[in-house]
Amino acid sequence: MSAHRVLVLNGPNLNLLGKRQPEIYGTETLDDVEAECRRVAEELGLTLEFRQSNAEHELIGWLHSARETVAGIVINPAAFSHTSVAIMDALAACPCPIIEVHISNIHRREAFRHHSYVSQVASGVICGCGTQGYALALFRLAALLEKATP
Ligand code: CA2
Repeated sequence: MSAHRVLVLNGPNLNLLGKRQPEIYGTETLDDVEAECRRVAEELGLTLEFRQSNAEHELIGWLHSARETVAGIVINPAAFSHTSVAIMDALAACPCPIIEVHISNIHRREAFRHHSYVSQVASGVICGCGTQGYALALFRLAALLEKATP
């Protein structure tokens, strides 16, 4: 396991970012988000793995691999936040810090978005900060990892 390796994981439909509903999610695409994450990660001395899937089993498979390989996880589980005990359990099996990100403020939206299973196992949650939330999450992870390294 590398002390500086971080996984940024994105759930279903986030591949459509910037292409629909800009009033909620903004105009940046997921490629733009990845580029910004890579820029920030380099500044922070982190090595980045950036992934997106629409399939729950694929996200879970990546989390299982991450258990042994990464020092921290940033996850936007998208709609699975509100439905998936399986993703919560996979995250609970990861020994590293986890920061949950939502681009929109889920608490200002429909009631079904107010609860996230993932928040139960996250070290921190960032929501409503737009796509900037990903960079904020990387800053937080870097601080947590620095504290943990003697
Ligand atoms: O605000 C967030 O980041 C969410 O995780 C986004 C999810 C939503 O289900 C969560 O409640 C909050 C939706 C991701 C889908 O993103 C789209 C982007 C553009 C067009 C259509 C969907």
